[in-house]
Amino acid sequence: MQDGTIFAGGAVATMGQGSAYGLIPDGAVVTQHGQVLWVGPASGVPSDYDAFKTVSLDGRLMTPALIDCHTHVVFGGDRAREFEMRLEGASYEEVARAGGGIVSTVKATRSASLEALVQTALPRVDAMIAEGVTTIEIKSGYGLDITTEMNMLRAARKIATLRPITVVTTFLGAHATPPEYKDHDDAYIDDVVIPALRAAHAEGLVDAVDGFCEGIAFQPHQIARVFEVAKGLGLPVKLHAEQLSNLGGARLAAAYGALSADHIEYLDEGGVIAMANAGTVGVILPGAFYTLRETQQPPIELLRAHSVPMALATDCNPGSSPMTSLLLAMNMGCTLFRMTPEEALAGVTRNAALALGMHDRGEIAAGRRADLTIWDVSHPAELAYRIGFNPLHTRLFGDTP
Ligand code: DI6
Ligand code: FE
Repeated sequence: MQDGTIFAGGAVATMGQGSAYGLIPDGAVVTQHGQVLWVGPASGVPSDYDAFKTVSLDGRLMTPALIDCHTHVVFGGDRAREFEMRLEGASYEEVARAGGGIVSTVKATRSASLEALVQTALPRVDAMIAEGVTTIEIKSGYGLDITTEMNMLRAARKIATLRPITVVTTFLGAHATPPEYKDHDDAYIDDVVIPALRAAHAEGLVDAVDGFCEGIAFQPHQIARVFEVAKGLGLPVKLHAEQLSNLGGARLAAAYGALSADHIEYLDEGGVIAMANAGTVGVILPGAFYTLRETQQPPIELLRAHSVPMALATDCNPGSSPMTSLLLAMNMGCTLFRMTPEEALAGVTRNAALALGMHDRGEIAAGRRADLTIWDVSHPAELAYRIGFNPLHTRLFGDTP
């Protein structure tokens, strides 16, 4: 019983429900063997833990560590030249014809080795770690052939062995139709998406299945075919839905009991209600909204009114959200969409865990993982308030620094 730790001497935002931030002004958190044993007011620490060492928070704030529940951090190349072209006035089509757009990332990803995919993703992952992130989701979707989709997922798994972080993988074969299947979306799904999903699942590479349901990507009936295979394999689903238009993607996702529907700028109340009934989390991605200069805002008030849990994520990808800062995503969620700072913090902790189907993290509570962050702030609203400032003091991954 000697090797446990008592953190005390500051505020603890447990993110448990019931009070704002689950805040305990003078709190204590007891951890041992990577787990939280006890949390409560410092005055009430049970005497069972008298032999544990005490670490002072020195007036700092402890929160659950952050979770980025929607990323595409594994990819080849970059799209900085495309950024220049778009600022010079080029349209998305002109960029695509000049060899840019998603196809250029697919080309660069296909030509990268597994090792190169890992090495180029690591600096992005390290930027997330530097802001207190201990769990990230990583999607495939830039290979669009069986070999490369699997390589992307292998790279994601490899990252978890190289850094103190939990990686959750998502198969996103239905992200776009590759050039060799242009105008043959259904054949692409039959020849590539479904066989790649089965092969990746057989290799233990898939934790969940995603798709892009959009006019420029796949129709609901095509996504449904992929979801049927996921269901047969016992894999949870999620969906890029209602990002640029409303095709009823969120409703489709909810019908499959989806973990989350993501983007959802064009989501209507019927879709919100379907999500509420299915327990589907709404993942808000302000980085893509900002980068694409979108003007349609996600229906935050409807999500709130129907008690749909809201998560926030970076959507880190080379095209529509070249962003690695989850703290910035929190700020954008507040300033662009009027989420509250408490909703923003819940969105990268408790509700991000829900969006990944994880119940062992996201809140500071007895029995949960000791994935914890200590911040040089005095009030939790400061985390969403600042822009481009990282107040992280300590990050604990299963209670190891
Ligand atoms: N939605 C997006 O915004 C990105 N993917 C998606 O499903 C765009 C991906 C890219 O342009 O590389
Ligand atoms: Fe995305």
